[in-house]
Amino acid sequence: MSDSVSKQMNVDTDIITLSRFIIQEQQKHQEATGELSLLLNALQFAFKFIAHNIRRAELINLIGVSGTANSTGDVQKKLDVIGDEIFINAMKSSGQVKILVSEEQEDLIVFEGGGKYAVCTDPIDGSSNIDAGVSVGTIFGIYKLQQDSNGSIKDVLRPGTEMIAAGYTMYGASAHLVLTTGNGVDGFTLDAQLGEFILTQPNLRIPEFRSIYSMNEGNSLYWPEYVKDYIKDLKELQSNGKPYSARYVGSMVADIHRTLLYGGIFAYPADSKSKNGKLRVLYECFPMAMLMEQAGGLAVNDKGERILEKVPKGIHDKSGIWLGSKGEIEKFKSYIK
Ligand code: P6P
Repeated sequence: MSDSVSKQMNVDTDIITLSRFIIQEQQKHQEATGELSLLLNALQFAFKFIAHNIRRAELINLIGVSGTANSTGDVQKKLDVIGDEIFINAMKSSGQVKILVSEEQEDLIVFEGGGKYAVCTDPIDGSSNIDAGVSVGTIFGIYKLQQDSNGSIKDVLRPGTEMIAAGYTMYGASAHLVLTTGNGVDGFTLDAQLGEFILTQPNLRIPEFRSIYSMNEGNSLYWPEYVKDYIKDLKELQSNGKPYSARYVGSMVADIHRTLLYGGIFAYPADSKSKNGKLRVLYECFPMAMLMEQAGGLAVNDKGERILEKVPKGIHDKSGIWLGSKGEIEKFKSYIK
């Protein structure tokens, strides 16, 4: 199609699909075997299938409780169960995954075969909001098995700095995939008719400052004093003559997506009620921390330590977490005694 005709018809005849992006990324690495590309494409299918089921949820009455409870005792929603099964089957059939850690599975799953990767996931994060139509999402982080490993829990009880890829897919009006393989962050939007994720937000960078804070203030009774002091000060008039804005969805993927695009700070601190916090290290904190750092932001624990350098002791370990704009995290750290 000649340039002028395609321009007249406003048709982009050279769109970059996720599949094409994955191949292009692979070609940047001479030593690449294509195994990670196969894994990323299996992930892509899982996101498309989960998105399809969420879109149909209201129609075929998947909304509501499945009647079973997951390993950590949460009452499972029907979509939780389906999302977990879709994810397990996609990883197993890819032939590239040896170890799978899922929020919905008490123990890690070891697949038969010679897969070289360990995947950590929350298949449907934020599912308590599903009935209200609030965006939920799949969060994932990927480790390459350690040298000479045949696949064990030791391949995932590692610092987040050893993750080689991470991201999330947020299921809203359309599905948005945000991905890093260690060379920056890129955003893709699912064109459901085409059945392809399209590169729509290349090289995402988080603004260095933004007067938005995102945390559940219903827990403020339990917060340590320095956290209360920090939030109190955000509510005072700042140098721009305005206090900070509060934005909180209660679905991590939605809150992180906004923070990544607009800037600000998201936090779920450990407190006297939750002790170690609520969010899980391997499949919530680490993947979102990797994305934030790759986009120019920061991610720390309640002591202000870089959270990716921590090593979980168990696959469902939790941690307090603060992440977002570099300037906002540095400001928070100045309140830590
Ligand atoms: P709270 C959802 O249940 C979740 O795991 C995250 O997606 C979200 O950030 C957090 O918990 C919300 O927790 O206590 O504010 O409802």
